[in-house]
Amino acid sequence: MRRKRFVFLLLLLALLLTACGGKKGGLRVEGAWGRPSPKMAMAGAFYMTIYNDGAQDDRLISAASPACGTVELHESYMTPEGAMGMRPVAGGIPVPAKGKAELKVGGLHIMCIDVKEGFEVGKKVPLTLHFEKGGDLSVEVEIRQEAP
Ligand SMILES: [Cu+2]
Repeated sequence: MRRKRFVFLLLLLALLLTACGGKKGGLRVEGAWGRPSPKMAMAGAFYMTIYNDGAQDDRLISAASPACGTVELHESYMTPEGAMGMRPVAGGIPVPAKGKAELKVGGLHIMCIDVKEGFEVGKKVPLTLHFEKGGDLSVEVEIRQEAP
């Protein structure tokens, strides 16, 4: 009787773990990278492609990293004077079902403000992405000279 209950609990635990994995399994990140920046730099940008293999639309609403004082979601735009500027994205970055969001140079990016330590080539910066429905997803941002 005792043994049966133990086996039942194990099965229940396995089922719960599978359920959690499935929920977050719809979201994945590829090619997360950022350019090197010296210790004195105030900010650095992170780029990546976020895939949503799930059946429901999701949205990247914020992100956090122990390497950054503040993390913001940004978009690049052309100022009326013809210069490149950037600004926070209102309402987050949509990641459509069975689709993707591309964060790349000159477009959407994740801004690491108040860099805590220098980003030299080869460094892996931990970053946690917060999604509206999918919850948290932890990734490593590789510091490199060129896009992967
Ligand atoms: Cu920016």
